[in-house]
Amino acid sequence: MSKEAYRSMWEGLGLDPKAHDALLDVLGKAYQDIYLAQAQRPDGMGYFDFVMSEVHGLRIKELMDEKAAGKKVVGSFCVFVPEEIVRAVDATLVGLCTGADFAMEEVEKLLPRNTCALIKSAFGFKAGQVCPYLESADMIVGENTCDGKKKSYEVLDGLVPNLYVMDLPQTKSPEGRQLLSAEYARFKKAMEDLSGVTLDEERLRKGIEIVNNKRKAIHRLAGLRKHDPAAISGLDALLINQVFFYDDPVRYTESVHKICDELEQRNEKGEGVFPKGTPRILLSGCPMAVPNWKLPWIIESSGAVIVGEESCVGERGTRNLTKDSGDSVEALMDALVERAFQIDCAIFTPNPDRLHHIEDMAREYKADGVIHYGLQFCQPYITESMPVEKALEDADIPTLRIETDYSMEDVGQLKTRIEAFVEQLQ
Ligand code: BJ8
Repeated sequence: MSKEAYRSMWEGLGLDPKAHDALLDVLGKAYQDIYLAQAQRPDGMGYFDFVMSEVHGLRIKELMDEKAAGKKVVGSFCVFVPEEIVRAVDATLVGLCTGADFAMEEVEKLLPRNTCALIKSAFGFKAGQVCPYLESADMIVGENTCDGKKKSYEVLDGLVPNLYVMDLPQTKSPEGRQLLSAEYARFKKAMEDLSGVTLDEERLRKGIEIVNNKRKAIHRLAGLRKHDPAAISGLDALLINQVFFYDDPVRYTESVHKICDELEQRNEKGEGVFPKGTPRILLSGCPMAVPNWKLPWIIESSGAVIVGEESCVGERGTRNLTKDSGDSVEALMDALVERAFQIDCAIFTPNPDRLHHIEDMAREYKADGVIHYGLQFCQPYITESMPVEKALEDADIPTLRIETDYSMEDVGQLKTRIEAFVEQLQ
């Protein structure tokens, strides 16, 4: 990506040129060292490399063109924000950058130091004026999930022009479902007001179809990762899951199917990126947004391969499809609620489904072990990591609990622990 070609667009969005250049340089270098240095990558990754090389360039230009044509851009931090509704009013939903530390000094003037890195990252990208997605969004949707997020939105409200906060249930009770249903109805109205488009059955059905197709493509990719030897690295599969939140959905779906065709052939021929018998890891826990690649990179450079992600940037976020059999807007809205209500985020109490899903995934993907990833100061996932470890060990599935953040300070220590864990699996 030539920076000069997009300079005026970035300035128009109010980005800080120096800080933004510095971010792109760090990102480019990390991508080179972590992604492009991998051996035997499928050719289909070329598309995703291109997307990443243009993640602040061409994709932003596309969004700006959509805006010039009167369409809206909506930013979100959580898989509970229903993309189907956003699509149905011809708007675009983008996931906001939460995967790297930036402008931490500024952030710690706004939020307590012991806030998780994911939340701090969102604030850092805003405080540093380096995220073109955040700056191009006509509306930013926050959600009352964990305490850290919900309190931080009170602060974010003073920093961005159009913050919308969605309330979310904390229990899987009939009352919780009712709350989600009412909040999705309120969100539908907010999207109609923002876009000037009235949502009807046909539009909503189309929105559901587009997003379901993305999920089906991801399901196909996940299925192909069950094979030994692994035809794709966990790092590359994670990247595909991360791009899910940024790219044009139809083009994305086609590109995932294209790489799946190639992986199918690799599986038929028994070709892998790692030798057959390489220890297989299921990663479980907090979501990993771009460019949070630290832990997968350590795992895969320690002699193991990641074969699945029990995460919102992974199977937790895409597990179920929305039923499109309803014959009215109300019935389709109900189907959206039904699907989302099954997401087993650790903010729910109690949350037994997640435990079962982790065990099921470990078996399905033939994982030799599970690495549970908790971000420091993330109460919901770190608290759940303990019963998860116990349940998995009771089921004879070796488990390693990791607590970390986005800094590189603990890389050496993590590598030592992970290498020892992988050795135990061999
Ligand atoms: S549905 S996982 S995307 S809330 S890491 S900010 S939980 S303290 S991200 Fe999430 Fe929606 Fe749930 Fe998924 Fe809080 Fe933990 Fe930080 Fe977290």
